[in-house]
Amino acid sequence: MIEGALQKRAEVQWQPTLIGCSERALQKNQRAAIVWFTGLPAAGKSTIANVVERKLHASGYHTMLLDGDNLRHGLNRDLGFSREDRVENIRRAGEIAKLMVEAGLITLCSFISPYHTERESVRRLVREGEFIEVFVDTPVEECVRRDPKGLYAKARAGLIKSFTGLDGEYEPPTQPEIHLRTLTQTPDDLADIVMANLASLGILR
Ligand code: ADX
Repeated sequence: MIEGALQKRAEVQWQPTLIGCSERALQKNQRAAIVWFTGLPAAGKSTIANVVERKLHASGYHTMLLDGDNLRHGLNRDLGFSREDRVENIRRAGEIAKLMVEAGLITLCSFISPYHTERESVRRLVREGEFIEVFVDTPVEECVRRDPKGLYAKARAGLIKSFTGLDGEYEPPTQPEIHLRTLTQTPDDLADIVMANLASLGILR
């Protein structure tokens, strides 16, 4: 961080707000949380997150969905796929997710988020029990077979460097709150597993 920014941070004090996260969530008759989907490209993160959001929405919950691909069109358009840029990508996504939680929303996040340390940093941004890590566990061979955007093929042809799952690393979660194995179940069934887990974790009514 540049010196000027450090200096400014010392001069900026936290401004308390009269209404907090729990009041905002209470008005919506729900508990706010970050539901963080991590996994390889084409593992099914965004597909499952979308089905979960539709189910939550249909049950009257107030939600938001943050997707890595979409954030990279706007807020994160200046970032690439080096380690440094992926760390910054997740830092910004985590801060946005935290703001969404403060707004009282159940916030679904779909990011490869390949590094354990960065995922744990997001966990620490919110209160105990408010970060639910969902490991979308799909073997790389299956992701290569699915390849809906043709990116594994491009990466194999040498057109994309540091592609997660091939020449880019991915650190699987060691103790995810929810572990989804996608080979044998449909996205709808997997979304139901997420819903059931969110209920037993006390997020859902
Ligand atoms: S992360 O690694 O920084 O968490 P993020 O989830 O935001 O990644 O974005 C991943 C998306 O970027 C993929 O779905 C894919 O469409 C695209 N992408 C482009 N280049 C790469 C790459 N080298 N590795 C992984 N994904 C890539």
